[in-house]
Amino acid sequence: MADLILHHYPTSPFAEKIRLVLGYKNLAWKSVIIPMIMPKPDVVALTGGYRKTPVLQIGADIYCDTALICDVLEHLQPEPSLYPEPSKGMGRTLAQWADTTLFWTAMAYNFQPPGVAQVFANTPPEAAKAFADDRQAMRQGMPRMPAADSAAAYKSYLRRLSDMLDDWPFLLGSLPSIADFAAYHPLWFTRHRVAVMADILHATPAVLAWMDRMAALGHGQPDDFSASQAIDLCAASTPLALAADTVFQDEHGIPLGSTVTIGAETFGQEPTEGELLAASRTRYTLRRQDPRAGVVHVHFPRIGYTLRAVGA
Ligand SMILES: N[C@@H](CCC(=O)N[C@@H](CS)C(=O)NCC(=O)O)C(=O)O
Repeated sequence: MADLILHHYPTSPFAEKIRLVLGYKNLAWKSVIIPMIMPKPDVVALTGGYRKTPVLQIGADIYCDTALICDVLEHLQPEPSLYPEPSKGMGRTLAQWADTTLFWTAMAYNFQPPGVAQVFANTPPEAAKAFADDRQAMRQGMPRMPAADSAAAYKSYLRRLSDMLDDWPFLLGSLPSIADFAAYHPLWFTRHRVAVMADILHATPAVLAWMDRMAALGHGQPDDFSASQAIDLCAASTPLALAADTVFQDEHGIPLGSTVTIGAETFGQEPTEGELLAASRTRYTLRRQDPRAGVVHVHFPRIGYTLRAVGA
């Protein structure tokens, strides 16, 4: 298997989702630690604009968004599966809820004053301000949930998760599925990054026991790698050929070969510009040339991302 290179930082919840998937699939991977805030010149050399965390690199192919990264890892290492039957559709749907509604509710709860004080306890005030300004800019007007509302909603969501664990060790059955990895990471942040806020988890001991089972999956075998090594490896690699049977699913009236941008629908919409190489049922592929990284194929999921023709 080609080297899997994860660009991430230790405190990122979405990165923890992927680190645990790598553990569940018992994979070896290279770990590149990236900055938590902009500027991220080494990340952008690879992605062309996308700045969110994490990003998976395989040679000169860059995969953005954890939903897509999970699909790629499943393809490379099908067992154990993230999408066990018969609850595959339910798993993906529950994961989408967890990565959005549950995540934002947990973050509104986590980042109340005691949580913020804990996260930035050993950080100079300028760094805390730079983080707050960076995330504020990423929101671009996205509404912020009031703390009291988030506490009540978070408690309800934890009870729902607990109900799902009445008869099974994992949310949808006897084995973990994509739903478990997606629901785990916002709670992991509460438990480990803002422990001062973690009392909320104690009303649902079944959730805590499930979190212990998830943590026991581990992180696979990470190996340190530097950003410049990753960029050099990209420059020395050729992007993978697209599958010959990739069907062009055109819903925008934008022909393949057009110069386009792709950006997230919400939060961190920095677009990537390139040539539209493929638009399959589930993902987009852009080709771009970078002075440092060479020719790169950047892949995005269709769900949650907006495709636009440049100059249209
Ligand atoms: N839908 C994205 C969400 C990723 C995301 O929001 N990650 C957070 C970190 S957990 C982020 O990018 N924060 C800003 C940053 O790291 O620059 C995914 O599934 O990968």
